[in-house]
Amino acid sequence: MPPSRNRDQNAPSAVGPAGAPEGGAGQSDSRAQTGRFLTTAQGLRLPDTDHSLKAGSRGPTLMEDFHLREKITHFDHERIPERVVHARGAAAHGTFEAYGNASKITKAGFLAGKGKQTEVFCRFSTVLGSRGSADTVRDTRGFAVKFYTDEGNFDLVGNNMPVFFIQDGIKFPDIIHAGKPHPDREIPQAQSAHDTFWDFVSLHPEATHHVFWNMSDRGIPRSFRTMEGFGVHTFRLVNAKGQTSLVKFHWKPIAGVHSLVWEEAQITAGVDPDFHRRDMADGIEAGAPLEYELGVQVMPDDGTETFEGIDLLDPTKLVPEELAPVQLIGKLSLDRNPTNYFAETEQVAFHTGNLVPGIEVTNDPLMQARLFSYLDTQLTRLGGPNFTQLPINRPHCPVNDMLRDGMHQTAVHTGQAPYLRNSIDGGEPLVATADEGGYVPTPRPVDGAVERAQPVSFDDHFSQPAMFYRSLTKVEQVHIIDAFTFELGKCYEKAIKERELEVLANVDTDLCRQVAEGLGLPAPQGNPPEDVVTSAALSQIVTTPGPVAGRKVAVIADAGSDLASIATLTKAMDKPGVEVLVTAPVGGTLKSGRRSVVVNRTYATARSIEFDAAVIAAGTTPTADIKLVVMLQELFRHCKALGAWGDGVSLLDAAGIDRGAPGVLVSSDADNAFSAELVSALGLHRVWERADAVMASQVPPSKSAATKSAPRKRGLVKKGTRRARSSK
Ligand code: HDE
Repeated sequence: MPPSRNRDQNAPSAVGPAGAPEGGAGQSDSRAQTGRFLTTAQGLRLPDTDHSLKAGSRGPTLMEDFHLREKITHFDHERIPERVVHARGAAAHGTFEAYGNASKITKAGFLAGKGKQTEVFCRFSTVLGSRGSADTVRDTRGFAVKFYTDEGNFDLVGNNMPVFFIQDGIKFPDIIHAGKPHPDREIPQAQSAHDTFWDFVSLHPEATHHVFWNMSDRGIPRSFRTMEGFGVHTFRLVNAKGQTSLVKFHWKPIAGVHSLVWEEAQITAGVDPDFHRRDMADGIEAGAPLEYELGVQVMPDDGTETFEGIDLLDPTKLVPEELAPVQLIGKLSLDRNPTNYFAETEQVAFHTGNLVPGIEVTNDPLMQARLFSYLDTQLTRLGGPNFTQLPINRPHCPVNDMLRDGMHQTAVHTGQAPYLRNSIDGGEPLVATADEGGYVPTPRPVDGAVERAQPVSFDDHFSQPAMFYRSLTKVEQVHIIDAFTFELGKCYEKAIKERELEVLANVDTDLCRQVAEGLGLPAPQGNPPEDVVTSAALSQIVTTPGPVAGRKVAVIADAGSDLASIATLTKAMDKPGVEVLVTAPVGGTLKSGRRSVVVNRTYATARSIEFDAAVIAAGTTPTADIKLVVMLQELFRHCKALGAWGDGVSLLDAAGIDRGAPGVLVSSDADNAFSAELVSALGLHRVWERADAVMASQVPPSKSAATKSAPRKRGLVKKGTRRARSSK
């Protein structure tokens, strides 16, 4: 116990920031505002907040108006510096439950105890954009989890990609300066498709692997709930016996890994820049938590810090799951939205140095630089050294830290002797041995000349991008080629494009040729790796339907539609958790006899990007309303399922959608078979069989184009059958 106060001492009364007694009866949260009347920050009730105090109604404002001055002054200081990277983010509270099997490799209580539950706060982010930028830009996503464990906070500050652009943290300011908008005009916002980014990465071949992930579908995730997460670096885990192993952390989404298509991502950035955060908040509110399993790849700590020829200290390399399978050790469920964006999501402070006994760092030079950066950045961002006292950052275990004073100190420390060793405060606080829960790092021998150098094992920059590229399905490969062609096509400097083509030539000749063709430049000769072993786990396309909870289907209807069938379909969709959104020419309620259906969206308010599929109800009046036509054509082009029952098919015809194309479900009734087919199509995420046809120049593709190049079949993916993840 910390020393009690001397008898002559009295601390301020224990009240929250809004005057409520801490822990007072009937007070749900002493941090919330209290009382029903508007007050000043001092608690003075105010009679008027619309008129400043003036000398006469037409006269000048008086200095003595303390309310005006307090209100404006506080407003002037409402903003804090946004994060220098990962400024745009959204977060949720949740719980992590350990399976208990990790006790073999770590003594960390929150991982080792079977069924042990730990509160968490998880913030997702983009890297490059400012706080107000769009969610669906092509970028890496942050996946940062703060575990409030009994042994102190542990932060797993990861990304949705397993590798990073650079091998040494000293280059981080360079890659970020190159990716951020150009310093003269401050454009483009939240994008990598510009000269400085490609200038940097083409001059740093080590960036190639991460660039491939960014250009792949992983760069434009469908939602936070369909992203994988990675700790990126190798960690050293220690069990209760003191045995160590080298580990890479993975988050596996229960909902499967899915992405947007590029045109959809671009439209979404304009139509709904808040797409991802809205999806997460709405889902949680609707009772559909975001769920992930935590997994570890475990490699022996045999002194080499390498595994199967892969340098585990090199953050541009991943360990294929086929070589070290991901063992699942717990489940994360994000099920509570923050109450206040600023207090929680903006003020949360992650730090890679927030570790607990059983989890240690390694010599990865990227990780080492991060260990400095995160604490440092909070001093500017959160205005001083006491940010750990902010409600969202407070540990959920006893803290007796001896860190005194400083800006915004809200604790009232007791005792006379803020130093150790002391004899005045009874020698407390005590330091803890390892047995008492003290963080005692495993001794690591260090031996080497002081030099600015890196090991030669960091030099192979092309084998793994080649492995990644060749492990993907044709559809995914085409997306990468398109992304390179788009991004480099946006560069002005020919020399930069040519230099990046030289990099690509060292990864894959065919890819390089196709990108060069798109840029109208000659394809250089390279030396791509041969005999690359592929890893099926790197592809995200599934061939058997996965979970569909949280998916959205538009039902196109109007006053004349078959309302009974809409009700039946809605019920059938509700079971697997699919939301039906009735979309009609105007808002209100559709009525027929005693039946009525509420309209959720209108042709004017809906846009295709919100829906995973659309079906047209029988009886709906055929229309060539351009808004509906555009919506149906976009859904078709983005390879989403479309359908109609009864004479609803005539609206498909009106939009030029080929009834016989893959993923166009046509039925006489909205019966069980129809809804089952729809659920199955949603579970496959996209109708990739349509991909070739919709990339053709005719939009929408003619019947012959769509059916000829894309026969109606499932099982597009040849390299091993992959099943979408399903709930435990
Ligand atoms: Fe970060 N990074 N980073 N980073 N990072 C920050 O910390 C930094 C790196 C990541 O939701 C900053 O509080 C350096 C890798 C996430 O609040 C800053 C280096 C990975 C977030 C910082 C890296 C990440 C950050 C900015 C190279 C994936 C958002 C504000 C040595 C494994 C956390 C802040 C949130 C945020 C520095 C590299 C992930 C400046 C110097 C690799 C998810 O401290």
